[in-house]
Amino acid sequence: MTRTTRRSFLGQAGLGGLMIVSGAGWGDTASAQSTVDLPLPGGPDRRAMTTAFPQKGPMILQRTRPPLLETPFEVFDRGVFTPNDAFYVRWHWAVIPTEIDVASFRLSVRGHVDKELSLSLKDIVDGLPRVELAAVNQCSGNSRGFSEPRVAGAQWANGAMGNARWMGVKLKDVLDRAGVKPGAVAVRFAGLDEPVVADAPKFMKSLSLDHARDGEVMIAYAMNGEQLPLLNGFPLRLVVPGWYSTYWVKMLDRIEVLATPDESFWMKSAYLVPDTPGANMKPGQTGLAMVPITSMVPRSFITNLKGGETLKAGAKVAVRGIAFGGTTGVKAVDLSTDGGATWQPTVLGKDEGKYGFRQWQTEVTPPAGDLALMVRCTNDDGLAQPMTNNWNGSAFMRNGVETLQVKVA
Ligand SMILES: Nc1nc2c(c(=O)[nH]1)N[C@H]1C(S)=C(S)[C@@H](COP(=O)(O)O)O[C@H]1N2
Ligand SMILES: [Mo]
Repeated sequence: MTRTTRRSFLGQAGLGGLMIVSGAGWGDTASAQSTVDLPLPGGPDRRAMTTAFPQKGPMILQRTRPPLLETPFEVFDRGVFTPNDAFYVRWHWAVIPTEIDVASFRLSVRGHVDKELSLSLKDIVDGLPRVELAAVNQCSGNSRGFSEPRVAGAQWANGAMGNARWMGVKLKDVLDRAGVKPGAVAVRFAGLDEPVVADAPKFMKSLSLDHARDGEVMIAYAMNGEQLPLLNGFPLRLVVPGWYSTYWVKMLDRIEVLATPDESFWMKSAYLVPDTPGANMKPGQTGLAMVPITSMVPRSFITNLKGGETLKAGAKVAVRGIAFGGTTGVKAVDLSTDGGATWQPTVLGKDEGKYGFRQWQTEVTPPAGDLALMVRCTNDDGLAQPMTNNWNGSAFMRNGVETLQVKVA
């Protein structure tokens, strides 16, 4: 059961009240739900659907504790923004507060600063200029379940991503208020979640000082015009436009300015990729330099057709979907029906900002037979999705051209 109480906190911002969610025991009834087809090369072919998590509608259950919930793919066909109640969820550690007291919550700013800060939500919402930005939040391991050979980690299909309009304040404004001392090099972020065992490394991520002060990195208190769902980081989360979501620290309550590079576990030993184009390597290849994962690469998906479905021969059929450019906007989305020999341009939907999803659509009139539809995004930097999928030991940054197989009869 979910108990909610409201306090008018963001009232002034026209956002309604901040909520305290009691999610104690969430997910406990997860096994009693329906299932969804989600065939992955190494199995399984089906997954449980769950409605047992607070502020979430039907989600694909990848794991209960800590919660890993995947967005059902058809959600991406409904609009360019991913609804909060369908937005995917990923946590590393299972000790996650189920209640946040909005009155006593504080965000601390410490370390290599002139003045330490302890900011209330009111200080942040009412005291600093508000900014808004559409951006894709994508897990580094989105689509890992399609990796061949298979690698360890959450076996996501393509639903560990979402696009939202984020609202909050600039991280730069908060850092300026504290006054960064000369000699600072990085800024580290952590939230209210804790490891289950005491000596496990608390989840923390950092950005270079220049990145942290670029004026785009945001401390968000709302997504899609509502407060953040608890599981997506209520009451505050970092938004790092164009970068993988591992940096988008949720339930953010501490910021630490560092005078030396961050050598803690989650920067030094986790979320590393081979330092090669597209983070691509051969299975078993050794001797590659490993570097922290950073920015996203372009991707595109067909959202209105399902693999294996049958289309009518000789009839016009609409094909549409979503794309994103990574660190820059979508220049073009092209479709191929001949294995990539030729490409037809598609029509792009409204530009909601370079970091967000962009809808695209076109039509095909296929002859009878088997049809492979391939879709390829090229971003504003001219970077296109590769024809074959990149591979690495964590299946991070997968972004090859997607192929959807359908029948035409
Ligand atoms: N505090 C905290 N923030 C976190 C994480 C976490 O475990 N703890 N996981 C990160 C990772 S790896 C991902 S993919 C995103 C998921 O964001 P979402 O649950 O809002 O979709 O949160 C990021 N922020
Ligand atoms: Mo992630």
